[in-house]
Amino acid sequence: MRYKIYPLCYCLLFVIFFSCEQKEEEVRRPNIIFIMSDDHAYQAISAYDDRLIQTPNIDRVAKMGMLFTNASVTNSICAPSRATILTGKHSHLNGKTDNHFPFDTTNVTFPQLLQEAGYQTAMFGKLHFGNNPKGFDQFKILPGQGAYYNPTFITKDEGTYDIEGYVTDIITDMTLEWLENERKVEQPFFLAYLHKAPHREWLPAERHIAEFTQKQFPEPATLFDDYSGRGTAAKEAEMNLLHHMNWAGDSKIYPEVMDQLGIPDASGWDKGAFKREVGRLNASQRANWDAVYGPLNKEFAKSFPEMSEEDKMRWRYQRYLQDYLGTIASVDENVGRVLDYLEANGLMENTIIVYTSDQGFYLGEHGWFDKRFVYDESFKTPLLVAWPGKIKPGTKSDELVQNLDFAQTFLDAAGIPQPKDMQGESLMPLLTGKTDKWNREAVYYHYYEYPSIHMVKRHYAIVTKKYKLIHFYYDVDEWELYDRAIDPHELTNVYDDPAYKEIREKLHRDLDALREKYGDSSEISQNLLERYLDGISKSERELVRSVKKPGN
Ligand code: SGN
Ligand code: CA
Repeated sequence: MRYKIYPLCYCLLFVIFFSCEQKEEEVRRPNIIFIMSDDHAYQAISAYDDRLIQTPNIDRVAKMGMLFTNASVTNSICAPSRATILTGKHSHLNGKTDNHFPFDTTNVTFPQLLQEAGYQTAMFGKLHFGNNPKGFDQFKILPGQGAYYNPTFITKDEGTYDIEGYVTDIITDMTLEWLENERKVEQPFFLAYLHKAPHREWLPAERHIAEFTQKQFPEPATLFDDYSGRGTAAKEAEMNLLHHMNWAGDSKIYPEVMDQLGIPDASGWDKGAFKREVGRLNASQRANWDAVYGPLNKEFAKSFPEMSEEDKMRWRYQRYLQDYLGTIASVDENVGRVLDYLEANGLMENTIIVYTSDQGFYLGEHGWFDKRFVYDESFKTPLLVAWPGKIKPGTKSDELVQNLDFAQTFLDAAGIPQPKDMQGESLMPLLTGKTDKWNREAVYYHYYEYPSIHMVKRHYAIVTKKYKLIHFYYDVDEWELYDRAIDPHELTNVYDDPAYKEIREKLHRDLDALREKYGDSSEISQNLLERYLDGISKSERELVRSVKKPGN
């Protein structure tokens, strides 16, 4: 009898030991806070560049951890970037090539895998998918682009409702409320904290408008770019501050002041955009708004008749940055609230904190606003990652990392197997100083949304630390090559320069290999194009008809 008990005891001991091991594992799995804003240019984060604005709270993430100076996106536009982040796949495979069609929810996303593996998951803020997120225990999201003032939220359990206040503050209140009241201490968590700001039409919070409308900002070297030295894509894009920005919707000139000055509603939706956004303010918000923008409009009306085209460009640049950066002031304050909460509640030690944007943005470089191009300001995106105890504080990496890598990074950090069909790479070696395990030399880019708003032509590209080779297609067939080291503003296309013959040929071979590696091809592009043309709205189809393809 004594002998028979022994095996049972061993078994029990083994079970106890094993479950302790599991508990230990459970304790060690990190929490993940993924902070992403919408259209936040790295030029507007002081950890990258302090000429435009101070962002002391966002900078705290870099101080605690790592600043990536060469982080980029695979497709510089909102919903496609988010789809790439969640699926770890390029647009042509996850199907979300542009902002038009809802995200295909049959895709497997990393939050689903985290949830299945025992993570508690929550999302607050802007998703922009046309459907609700899968794999989240809790969510409160903005419909579509969402609104700055008194926004509507779609919630998991409480239906859809409006909340009075400023969007950046509200998204943060929801996030903090969840951390305080819904977070389960026994589970690790994944929290997506997603700002609408600083997306167009750039409405700052009441507390920031007076301060920011007084500021003047340094102009970028290429504000008056004439687009010579490049192909037709840069010339034909409709993102110029002087020619394509809305006067009312963007520059906050009252529609009646436009009428008084004889400024036409050139886009056809300029005044409508103002009414849609500023029209949401309640009486007291509107009074505070008018107290600042009223005098600004009066002053503008007085000086407008005397202004040259150059004066107008300069004025529009300042007006643009005042509002754009004003919205970032609230993002920074609110990121500070979340970091303070983590500190005060002992959550810093075992939490990965990421700050990023869905892409970069033009702040007057090349005379532009918006994004979409593979040129640096929209291709690159801010990326700051903290993980106290794991990432050495105050470090920098200039490796070519992409939004494609987040899914595998988080799964890796959580000890969950990475699905074979994900196309990124875990950033863990870079974060933990094992840089010899990282050997990526080039990244792939593909933009699709054309013909459409801003008229940036379809293009794909290979980018290395030194060069960028781009192919624009659909209604053109043009190649561009930039030498990033000697031409950081990307003003001179050296594709036909004989001095670059060998480099060009090598880049062509590498681009073909990358397209093969990621499973992209002209045939896939053609199928995606047909789907796009089938699915777009009537007005967009008119736009498509007006774009002449070669031979048409
Ligand atoms: C809106 C904006 C555009 C912007 C797209 C896509 N116009 O249409 O300027 O490029 O969204 O932005 S707006 O005046 O209506 O805001 S994205 O971030 O969603 O991709
Ligand atoms: Ca965006």
